Amino acid sequence: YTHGLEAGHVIERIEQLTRITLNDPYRVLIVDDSKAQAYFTQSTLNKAGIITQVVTKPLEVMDVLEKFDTDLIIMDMYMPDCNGMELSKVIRQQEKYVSIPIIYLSAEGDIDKQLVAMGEGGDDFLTKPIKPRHLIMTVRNRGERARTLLSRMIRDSLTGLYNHTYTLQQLQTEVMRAEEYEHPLVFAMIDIDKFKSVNDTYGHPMGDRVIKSLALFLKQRLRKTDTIGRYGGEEFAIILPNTGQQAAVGLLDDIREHFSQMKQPAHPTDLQVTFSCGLAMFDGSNGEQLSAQADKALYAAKNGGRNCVKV
Ligand code: GH3
Ligand code: MG
Ligand code: MG
Ligand code: MG
Repeated sequence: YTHGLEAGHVIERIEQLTRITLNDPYRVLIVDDSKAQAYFTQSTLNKAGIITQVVTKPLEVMDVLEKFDTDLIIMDMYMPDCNGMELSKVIRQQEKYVSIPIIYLSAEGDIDKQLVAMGEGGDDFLTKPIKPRHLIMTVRNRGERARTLLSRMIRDSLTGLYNHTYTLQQLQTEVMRAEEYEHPLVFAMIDIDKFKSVNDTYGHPMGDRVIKSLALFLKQRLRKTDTIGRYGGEEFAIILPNTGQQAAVGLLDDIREHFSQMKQPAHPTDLQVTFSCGLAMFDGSNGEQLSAQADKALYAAKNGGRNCVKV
């Protein structure tokens, strides 16, 4: 059984997978009470391959932000109900939206008013009418920097997986979603077995390579909507939304089995590595209780002889 996971290949693939998110088209939320203005901005950006979502009712922005994965916001200044500055302030109050660039696009030519607007969480002020090239360049520049920074904040540099902090944050989000939509949810923890001896026998760089190869394998086997995090050194956490306990056990046990059979290229002989996994099913508990439960199950898997999945 071969997974095509040669040493260099693993590293290359991880770099590739990390880069894909950086190269995905930018996603821009356009907030403007004037439909004509909004659609003009939209068509300019769409022609440049940028994905857009228009909101003409400012009070709907927070709802749309929840659903539309936004890289950048283009914000009108003057709107009924709620102006651009007030709206920016509200958006910035949410931790998860702190790093989204907000670019004002308005006919307001008074520099004092522009500066006040930027003081309320705006990053830039563009005036209408704007040349399409100028708008596109601004979106690309701001979008790229924001994405790179965000990716460094939430990802683990060795594997490209989400880091501990982000994984826990995502668990809170998924718990809320599961509650709201009454979906099942599973949280799983994985820990490589006897990893110390891998390091001791084959060296630390080989240990790192095993961690990367498991990270890659998990990425290949799980869905895009699942969250995979590097929880600690040789520990991983997985959030499986909309997945029942039986399906999760079946899937994780299959992954465990296949991983345990993979040959990790090493000198003088190839090596085989196993992991243990503990999982917990969401039952109205909070994220902390869920992760404590998964941790307990992992402990049971270790005590039960390792290389197994326990609930
Ligand atoms: P167990 O089956 O009980 O989990 O045994 P173990 O040896 O895996 O247990 P333990 O958690 O005590 O050891 C984990 C080791 O993983 C200790 C540490 O040296 C190593 N380690 C942690 N992070 C890294 C890393 O980033 N790279 C490498 N190569 N090793 C790491
Ligand atoms: Mg307006
Ligand atoms: Mg450990
Ligand atoms: Mg271990």
